[in-house]
Amino acid sequence: MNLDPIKIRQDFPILQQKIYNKPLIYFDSAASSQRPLQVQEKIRQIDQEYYGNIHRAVHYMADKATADYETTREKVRSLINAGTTAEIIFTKGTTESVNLVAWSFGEAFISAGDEIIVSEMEHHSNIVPWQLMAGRKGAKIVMLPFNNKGELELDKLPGLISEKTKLIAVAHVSNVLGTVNPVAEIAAIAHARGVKLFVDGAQAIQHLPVDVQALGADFYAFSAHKMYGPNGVGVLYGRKELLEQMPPYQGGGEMISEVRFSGTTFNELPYKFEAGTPNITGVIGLGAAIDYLLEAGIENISVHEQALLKYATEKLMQIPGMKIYGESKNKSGVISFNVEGIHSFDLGTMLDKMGIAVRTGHHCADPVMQHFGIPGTVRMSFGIYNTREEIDAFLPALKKVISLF
Ligand code: 7TS
Repeated sequence: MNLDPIKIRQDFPILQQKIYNKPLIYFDSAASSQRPLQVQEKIRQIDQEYYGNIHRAVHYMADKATADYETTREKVRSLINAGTTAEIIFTKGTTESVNLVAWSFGEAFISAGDEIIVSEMEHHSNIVPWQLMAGRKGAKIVMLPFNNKGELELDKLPGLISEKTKLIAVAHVSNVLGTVNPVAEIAAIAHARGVKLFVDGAQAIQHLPVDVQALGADFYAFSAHKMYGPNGVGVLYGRKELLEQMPPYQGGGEMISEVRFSGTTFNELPYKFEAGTPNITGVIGLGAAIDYLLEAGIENISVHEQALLKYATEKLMQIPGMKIYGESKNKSGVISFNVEGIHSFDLGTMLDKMGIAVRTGHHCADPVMQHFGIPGTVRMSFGIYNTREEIDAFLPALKKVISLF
């Protein structure tokens, strides 16, 4: 079954508007995707029919909210093929998931002199929390580089691992280069040396099938707002055996078993890591977003976006002065580029005036910019609702902007 973008687009009224009197072309789903009516309807239902706090009340609405919240945990488990719902922790998003692991794994397993390997293509969210932890613990960050095509230099990885290495942190898909990293291969190298693997799946979960067990990820993180769900909610998957050994990240309600002034015992997984009232509406909205993804079919989404990527790349390469960053064979629907002599910000600003939403700048991945010696790029990123016709409209707009400089 093929994806029908015409039908899909009916679920996204926000895309049917004009911006500056031009039909909106939304090529910024890597920053945040739009939400379909089905997700909006679920949130409306909660707000109008059964909002209540979860896990604590005896009344109907709170019970129903609790059931939906926990059903979503099962939906996430099934989506990523985790072994048990005890391994699914709801967070604010990818960034909080990384911070949780960096802090708590750090407390449990990192001593002075230990090393963490972080790839050169990471989003700041998968660099800075490790640096903070390393600073606290007296550990060291070691960089795994990528080549000029935007592929990790995996042949260098075994040499970077020492007896002090405790963890490797890597993106499943790069938000700038689009590279789909060979996570299973990295996991095999890591595990053969007793090293754990943290995978940032923020740019993967909405584009390709993810099986955390097949990938060999010890931890896997993603955000709902990049997968057609609400903002302010995300997921951390962690292997139970590791999570059990890690201390709670925050203290408060729901994460305790018993509290005495002489000492507190903690709740079982996953509640040990969910202190306080969580984003109830957001989590249930994420459940609706997962239903939406599964209904469309993740394989179908992948095929659709790959076709857009190929088509747009071929057309862009015909433009004089065009430089595309990220030429991996295995790439997701993200194209970062610059046009010779024009600043990315100027290009983005002019495109906006033509109704086209792209992102410009360093994309919170400064080391990638430093690798290429550039201040930024223009990035177009595709989602389930983008079409070949939008690319056909984008190209003359881009050419027009270029001609103005
Ligand atoms: N990791 C990757 C690979 C990302 O692309 C992003 C956000 C994050 C982590 C952080 O996610 P958050 O939901 O916690 O904010 N990336 C982008 C982007 O590319 N443009 O805007 C945000």
